[in-house]
Amino acid sequence: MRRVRAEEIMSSTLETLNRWVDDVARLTRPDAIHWCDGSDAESQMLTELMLARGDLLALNQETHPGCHLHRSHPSDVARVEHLTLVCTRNREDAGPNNHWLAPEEAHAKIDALFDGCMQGRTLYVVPYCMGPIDSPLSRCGVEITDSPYVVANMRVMTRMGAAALARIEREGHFVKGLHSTGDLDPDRRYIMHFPEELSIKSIGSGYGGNALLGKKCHALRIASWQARDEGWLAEHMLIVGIENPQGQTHYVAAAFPSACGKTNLAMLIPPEGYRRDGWKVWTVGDDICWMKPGPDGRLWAINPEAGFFGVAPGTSQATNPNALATVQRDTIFTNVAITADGQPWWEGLPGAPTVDWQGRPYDPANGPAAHPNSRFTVSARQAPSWSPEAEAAQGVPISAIIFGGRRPSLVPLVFEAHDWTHGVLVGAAMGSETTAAATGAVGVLRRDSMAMKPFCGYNYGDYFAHWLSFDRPGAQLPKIFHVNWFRKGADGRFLWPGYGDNLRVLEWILGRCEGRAEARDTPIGFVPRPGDLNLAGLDLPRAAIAELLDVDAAGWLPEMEAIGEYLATFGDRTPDRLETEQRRILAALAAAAPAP
Ligand code: GTP
Ligand code: SPV
Ligand code: MN
Repeated sequence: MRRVRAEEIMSSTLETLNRWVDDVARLTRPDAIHWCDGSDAESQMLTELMLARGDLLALNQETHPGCHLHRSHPSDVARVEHLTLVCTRNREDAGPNNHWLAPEEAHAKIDALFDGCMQGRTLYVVPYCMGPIDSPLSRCGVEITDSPYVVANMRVMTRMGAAALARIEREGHFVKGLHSTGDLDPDRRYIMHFPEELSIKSIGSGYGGNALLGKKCHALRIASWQARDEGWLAEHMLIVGIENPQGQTHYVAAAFPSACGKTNLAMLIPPEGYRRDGWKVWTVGDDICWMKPGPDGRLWAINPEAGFFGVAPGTSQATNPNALATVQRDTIFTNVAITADGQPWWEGLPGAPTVDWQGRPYDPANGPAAHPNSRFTVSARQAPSWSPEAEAAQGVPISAIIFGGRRPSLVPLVFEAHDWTHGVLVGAAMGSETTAAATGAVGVLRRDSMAMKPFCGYNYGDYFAHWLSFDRPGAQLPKIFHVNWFRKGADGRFLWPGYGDNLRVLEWILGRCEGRAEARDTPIGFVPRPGDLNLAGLDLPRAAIAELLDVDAAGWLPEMEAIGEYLATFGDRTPDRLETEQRRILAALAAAAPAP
C-alpha cells in the first residue's frame, strides 16, 4: 500500500503514467493520492472506510460471510445511454449508433466538471488488466477514481493492482480512464470516450457500466475500436463450455442485450435427464468476450473480466443455482433489499424483505423491494461452474456464435444462419425489448445489432464490414445461430421454460456444428422440427412447440423490410454484401408467403 500526499506522485517507473496522474491531480485537487496494489490489506482498509462512511452496510455475516450492501443514489441506478458519448475527430466514424461530440469540445465540457471535483476526497490510481495477466490477448488500463466503491468493484471485476502495473510498465502503454462521482447530479453526468486517444472520462455516476471503466467503456467501446484496427473482435458475449457425455467440451459465445440472459446461460445447470447422462456446463465468461483468429483459423476467445456484475432479481434456486451459490460469500450487493435478519433479498427469492433498496421499510406500494437493475459483484472463481480453461492464456476455441434477444412474437426459439454472411445479417438485424439495465422506458422493441447498440465504439456500418472480413481463406469460422427464450403465447406468458432447458437448444446447436442434428431449410435459416430437438422429460404442449418452431413468412416480410431500412441508416458505410443478403432473404420470404 502506498499512500502519499498529492504532491508526491512518482509512484510508477512509467513517466507517462506519473505525468497523467499529476495532470489529473492538478485538475481535480484531491486531498490524497492512493496507488492501489490490489492486496488483501488494502481491500480490508477500503471496506472499513466504506463501512465507517455508510457507503457499505454489513449483511448477515453468519449466512453471508464477507458480504456487503451498497445503496447507490436513487437517480443513479443504471447505465445512461443518452449521456454516453463517443468523441471522434470525424463524426461519421462514431456513426449514427453513437452520441457524438467533437473531442476538443468534449474535453472542455467535461474538464470543467472535473475542475476541483476531488477536493476533500482521495484520488485512487487503479491499474488493471483485462484478461489473464499472462495472455497476449489481454489489455491493460489505469482508472483514476475518487470512489472507494469503484475501487472495490474493480478489484473483483479485473486483475487489479501490482501485477497489472508491472505489465503496464513493461508494455509502456495503457488505456486512460478518469472517473469521479462528481455531485451525482444527472445534469452534470457524462461518460465520454476518446477512442483515438485510448481514453475515457466519466463523471457524475458511481454505478456499474458508467463508473467501472474497465468493463463497458474499455473492454467494449475502446476495445472494439482497437479490435477493428488489429483484426479481432470485442463483443458483448458470454462464453460457455458444454461438456457432452463423451467428455468433449465445445465452447459457445452468445450475444444477448443487457438483462437478456447471458449470466444465466453461462451458468446453466442441465435438466435432470441430461445430468444423468453426464452433461456438464462450464462458465468462461458472462458478459464480455474478446476473440481473435488463431493459427488454426478458429476464433479463440478470452473473458477479459475476473468477476460477475450480475442482475440479482430473478436469480433463484430454480433459475440459477450456480449464481446463488456463488454469491453466498465475499460479494458486494448493490441496490438489493434486505430481510429482517440482514440477508440480501430480491424478487424471486423465498422469504420476505423488510427494507427496500432505498433503505425504506418495505412497502409494496413503492414498487419492487429490490431495484430491477440491482446487482451482485463477485469473483468468478467462486462459481461452482468456473471453467478450468477460463484463465488459459490462449483462450478457448469457439464452435458456435449465438445471437438472441427478447422477442415476444415472430422470432422462433432457434434457427441457424445459412453461412457467415447470413449470420452477420442475423446479428445486425437483432432486435430486443429494452430492460432496466439502462435508464429509460422498459419493454420497447429496438434494434440492438450484436447486442452492441450501447457498446460499439464506432460506426455500425464499419462494424458490420469488420465482422464480414473474418470470412477469408483458411478461416474455420463458428456457425452462427439465433435464439429467442422470450416468445410469448396468447396468454402473455413465456412459451419456453428457459434456463436449464436452454441446454436442449444448445445440444441441437452443437449437433448442427458436428453435422449430426437435422433441420428444415427456411428463408430465415435452418430451423429444427419438433423431432429434431431433445424434448424428453419436458412437459410442454405440442401446440407450444409448434408455435416456437414456426416460421411465419408473411409475418417476416415486414420485419425483413424494416431490417433493410435499418441497414440503410448507416448509409454507404453499410457493406453491399449485407444489403444483397437482406434482399435475397426478402425475395425468398416473398416467394414463400401466401399471396395476400
Ligand atoms: P447484463 O448483465 O445486463 O448484461 O444481463 P445478462 O444478459 O447477463 O442477463 P441475466 O442472465 O442476468 O438475465 C436477466 C434477466 O432475464 C433475469 O431476471 C433472468 O432471470 C431472466 N432470464 C435469463 N434467462 C432466461 C430464460 O431462459 N428465460 C426467461 N424467461 N428469463 C430468463
Ligand atoms: C449491462 O448493462 O449490459 C451490464 C451492466 O452488464 S453494466 O456494467 O452496468 O453495463
Ligand atoms: Mn452486459
